[in-house]
This record gives sequence, C-alpha cells and structure tokens, in this order.
Amino acid sequence: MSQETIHQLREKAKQWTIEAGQLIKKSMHKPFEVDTKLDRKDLVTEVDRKTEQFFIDKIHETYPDHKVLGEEGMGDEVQSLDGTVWIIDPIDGTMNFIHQERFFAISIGIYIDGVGEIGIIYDVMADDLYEGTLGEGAYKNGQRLKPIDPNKALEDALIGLNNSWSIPNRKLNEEKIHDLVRKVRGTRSYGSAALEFAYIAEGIIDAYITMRLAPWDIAAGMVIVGEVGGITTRVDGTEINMLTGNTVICSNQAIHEELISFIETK
Ligand code: 2AM
Ligand code: CA
Ligand code: CA
Ligand code: CA
Repeated sequence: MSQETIHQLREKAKQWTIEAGQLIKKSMHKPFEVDTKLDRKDLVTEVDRKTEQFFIDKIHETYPDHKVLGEEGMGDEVQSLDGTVWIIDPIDGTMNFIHQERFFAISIGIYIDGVGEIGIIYDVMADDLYEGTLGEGAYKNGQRLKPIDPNKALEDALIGLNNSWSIPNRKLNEEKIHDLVRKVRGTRSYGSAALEFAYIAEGIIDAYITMRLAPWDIAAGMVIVGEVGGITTRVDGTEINMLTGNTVICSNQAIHEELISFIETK
C-alpha cells in the first residue's frame, strides 16, 4: 500500500473517530443499558456496542476487503493479520465512561499484513486526538510529539500501574511489586489502557505495566508510542501477539529491562 493510500485511510479513520465521539457524547444524556461480561467488574454498555457497529458499518461499506477486530465481537472472525485489519476498541475505559463520564477513549489501530501502520486514540471528553503513522511520527491535536526521554531513570519515573498485578491466577511476587512502587517517583492508574499509552507518548508518564490486555487495548497505542521511541513487550520481555491477550510493559528504552526484573512469577 502506498504512503498516499495510508494517509487517506488515516484521514477517514480520524473523521469516523470524531463522528463516533459525537455520537457517544449524545448518548450520554440519555439512560443506557449496562451489562456485565466475564464478572461484575467487567462492564459493557449499549453505547460500546453501538459505537463498534458504527465503525464496522463505515469500514465494510467503504473498504469491503478490510477486516475488523473489535472488542464487542461484532466485527469479523479475525484469525490472522493478513491484509488490512482494523483493531478497534469503541470505548476504552468503560468503567470510567459509566462512573465518571470522562477519561475514556476510542482506540483504532490499523494493521497491514501484521504491521501497525496507523494508531488513533481519541479522548472524547477532552477532545484530544493522538495519532501515529509508522515512520512519520506521532501527534497530539496536530502538534508533533517529541521523542520521549530515552534516559529517564526509574527513580524519576511516574508509572501507570493498576490492580491487575493482584489477579489471583497471575501468582506474581508481590514483594517485588512493593519494591517497584517504593523505587519509582510515583504511580498512576487512569483506567484506560489507550490513554496510558497516549500519556507515555506525550511524556507525562514514563511507563505502563499491566497484566491483562487485549489487542484492541494496545493496537493504536503501540504505533503511537513506537513513533516517539517507546517500546512495548510482554512483562517477560517477549514480543506482543496482536491476536491474543498479553501482559504489557511499555516504557522508554532505559527502564524497560529494569521494569521487567520487578515482574516475577512465583
Ligand atoms: P475496557 O474499558 O475497554 O474494558 C482498565 O484498567 C483498562 O483495562 C481498560 O483499558 C479496560 O478496557 C481494560 N480491561 C478492563 N477489564 C479487562 C479485562 N477483563 N480484560 C482485559 N482488559 C480489561
Ligand atoms: Ca471491556
Ligand atoms: Ca479496552
Ligand atoms: Ca472497550
């Protein structure tokens, strides 16, 4: 695919993302249905589903040969990343959407033959749009983002850390997590994986560690962070698989190895 075609694709994706954001804002004023998925903390609303359907209709209508991998499962049965695959989280941070009516994002990653070419993360309520195009840099609201500090030390770092380290079946060495919390300057937990990636790209946090994410949580973020020099792997340092669940460490080059050393399975 030519760079020009990729640019056209990105502009379409951005246009639909802004439109979807407007639809979400409108639906917030009316009562909406909330359901649970895996457990009582795993929430989904009809707004999540409607937003995903909005993207699927647009994509299938405009690009019949593209596939869609979406969190709410209304897209295609995606078994491989061959061709053009849109990896979509219609609302990342559904719990924030429900409880706080802010701090949620639309996340769109576009992968071509397995390569992340385009990432778009839209903080709907703040009206902040982050985007990255492979090899062409990352932007927030049209302003180019600077490379992240490659030498920021862990002692000086703010890290995104959520309670996923306490998931019982992970059997993490909790002492090590305590050591990590004591070592860093501070921890933050934003409740939207996509926004944590966007904040790393922006340089306002320095790392993000989480034990349970799906492809749609990270597909856009990995492209955007990659464009400012950040790296994303599983917590054991191995490569992310964009078709399965993954543990995730995202940070600058300098602290990546060190962060991995704190995540120890019992
Ligand atoms: P969601 O809001 O789209 O479900 C919250 O810490 C972050 O983790 C959000 O990005 C959230 O995405 C994601 N998340 C919440 N529950 C999850 C689960 N059961 N599996 C994977 N990711 C989850
Ligand atoms: Ca969800
Ligand atoms: Ca998500
Ligand atoms: Ca979601």
